[in-house]
Amino acid sequence: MLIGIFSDCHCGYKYGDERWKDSFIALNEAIDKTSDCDLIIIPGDLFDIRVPKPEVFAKVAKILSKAQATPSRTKFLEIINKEKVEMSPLALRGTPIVAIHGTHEKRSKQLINPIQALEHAGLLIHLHCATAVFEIEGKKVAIHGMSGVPDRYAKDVFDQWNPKPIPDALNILMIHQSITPYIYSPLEPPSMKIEDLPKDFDLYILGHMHWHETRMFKDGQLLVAGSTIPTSIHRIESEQEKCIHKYDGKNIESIPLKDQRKIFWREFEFNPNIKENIETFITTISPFKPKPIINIKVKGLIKTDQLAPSFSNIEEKFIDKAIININKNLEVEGFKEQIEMLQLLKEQRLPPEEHGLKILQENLKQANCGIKIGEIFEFLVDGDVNLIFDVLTGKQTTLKSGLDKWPS
Ligand SMILES: [Mn+2]
Repeated sequence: MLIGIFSDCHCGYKYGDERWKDSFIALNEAIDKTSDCDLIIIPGDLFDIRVPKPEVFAKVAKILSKAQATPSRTKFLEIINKEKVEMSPLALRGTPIVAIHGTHEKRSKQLINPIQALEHAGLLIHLHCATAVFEIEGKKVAIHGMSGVPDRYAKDVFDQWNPKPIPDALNILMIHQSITPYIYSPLEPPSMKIEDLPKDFDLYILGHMHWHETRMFKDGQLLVAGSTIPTSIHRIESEQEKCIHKYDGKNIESIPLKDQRKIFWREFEFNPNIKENIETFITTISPFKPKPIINIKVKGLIKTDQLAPSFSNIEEKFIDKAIININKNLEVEGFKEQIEMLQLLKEQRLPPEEHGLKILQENLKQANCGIKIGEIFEFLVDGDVNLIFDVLTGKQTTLKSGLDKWPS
């Protein structure tokens, strides 16, 4: 038997940008590379946002439907802890896909998230604290999945679910959380620890982290599945090839995706010749097709009376050669933390509910803007992170809405 696993495809990432096709190219390659598998598992963040555009949804649906055209010998046996009527029998055509939703797809309980929408369309089986059992070559295979929940509740939700391996089956457990020591973002202190996971599962799969890793764990194996496209400027994204994984019930084989952009990463200390240094570095990189991504981090301290340098002309100058991201990690006394926090919020577009009032409170304390936290919270819940970001960074001085009192 062969089980295909890939995660964090973030379909729709950078939609409208030069890189808009990358997420779909990667998903398409992942589906093609798993066409010899009996079952496909997706541990979360198939989409980049909770409410993807119909254009994005349609592309994903079309690519996933290829798995249904692939003949398979997999038999569906039962679903545990989920009403069978919630499942579409259409999802059992061809190679079944079993998925959980991730942090980027989470919506409140009464709303349908995009993974559930795909389930309604008969394209996959969605799990949340539930188990789908199949038979492949006469062997039972049980997939136990818990979808992404706010990290502070993860342990309670998991403990309440209390998944148990099914006797005589190959048992696979998947979650999409930060779980110590696997922490994706400092914004999400985990409530779960890896050693708290119950024993006697054959394979433990973690979605959410964008790097990949395989190791022995509790008499079974642990797979940190990693993403299929790079979404951050962190160094780790340039050091590993993006992969899909195949599990034969004993071993995991990680297979690199070939249609991906090359990534380069370099850190510079801020200095008077910083622009020349960066340009020289970019010049040493030979041309690639498709255009590579060059991520540059500039570190250092800027005094309050100094002007922060602008690197936009470098990005412009090499526009035919590469997609250049320059991250100015420059400290301008006292202003750094709240910007970083908002930058993270902005980049990740996580549901703001998850970060909650506590983080807001901290941000607003540092920004010293005096506005009521509840008001800011409402804007963030509406998804208007950009507006709040602009206001707190001084780009915009008033809130567009009816809030008339804004401290200058
Ligand atoms: Mn992700």
